[in-house]
Amino acid sequence: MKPVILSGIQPSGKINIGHYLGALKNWVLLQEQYECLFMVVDLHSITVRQDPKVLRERVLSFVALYLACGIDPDRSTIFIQSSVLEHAQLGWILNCHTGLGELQRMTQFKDKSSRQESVQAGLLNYPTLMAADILLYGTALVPVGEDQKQHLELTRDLAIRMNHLYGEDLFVVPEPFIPQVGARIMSLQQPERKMSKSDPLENASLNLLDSQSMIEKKCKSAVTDSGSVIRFDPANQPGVSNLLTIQSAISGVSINDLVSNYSGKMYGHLKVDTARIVNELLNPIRERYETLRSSEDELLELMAKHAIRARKKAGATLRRVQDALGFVPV
Ligand code: AQP
Repeated sequence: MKPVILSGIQPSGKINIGHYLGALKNWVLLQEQYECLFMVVDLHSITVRQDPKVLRERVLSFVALYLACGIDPDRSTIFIQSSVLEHAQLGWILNCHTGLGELQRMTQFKDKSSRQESVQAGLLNYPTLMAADILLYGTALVPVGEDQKQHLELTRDLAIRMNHLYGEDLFVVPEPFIPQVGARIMSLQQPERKMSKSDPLENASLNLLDSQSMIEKKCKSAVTDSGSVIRFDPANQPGVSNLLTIQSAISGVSINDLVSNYSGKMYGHLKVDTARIVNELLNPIRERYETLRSSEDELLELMAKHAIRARKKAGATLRRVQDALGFVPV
């Protein structure tokens, strides 16, 4: 049996090149060695108010994009989080085993809640739902970025706590998984911040479904600096360094080689080349996406099939937990 890996992206905005290079590209490779489950985490996305029509469209578009990027439905399970009710049920049980202080200490909660006028309880409880996502599938490995490390630590604490209380083999205690290849892509407009779905600045993100001309326009308007030498120096030249990172992550050419090739060239060259390389990557993805997204019935049928597959596993775990807690099975 292959170890289980689980990951997901929140449909809280458009998927950008950062999500591709930091997550999706790795997911495609992981399918070779692991049993993979990839979710569209819609329950998590509603910790911030979402427009229902936009959310529905986004969820379907995410599924089509996962497939277009190379997630293979014959090898991996792709599902919409809300279609597997066990997530919310186990989330509740875990909430009842988590201290308020543990949740209030989470850096992401402190950070996000400090920026909102009214804070929903869901934002506080986000990490217990994430723990349920992971623990339902006997997940051994979770690909995590820096910002999710603390949440995974809480998941591990909860698994150990529950095993101690209710039986040692109740949950697999998951480990963090640091992908071999990975790149943190920064905003094109504020290159000291990461490229983010929820960034309101229009030209900040290169989205996977942007047209060729939009990619060109956004790269052209990328913030650089007043210098003229192309070198990799994220602290002092974050904009230029980000464009080099994007190119290197896509082409596989090392940053050092890129910098040598740009010797004597201007920032304009770097921007034009970056747009071309991004478009070469995105053209076939966009084409596959259009085909997949145009047959919604087939997409929904696939999602229903995969939800059944996920529910089978999740249901068995939840039943074990319910039995351990003394819930009466009827
Ligand atoms: N800029 C990025 N560079 C590299 N990797 C990135 N990821 C996100 N942004 C970048 C990786 O994508 C996966 C899914 O992310 P998520 O949906 O859980 O949310 P996030 O990390 O909070 O992404 P956003 O875009 O910043 O969302 P919002 O704006 O809604 O908060 C993760 O593996 C993440 O590391």
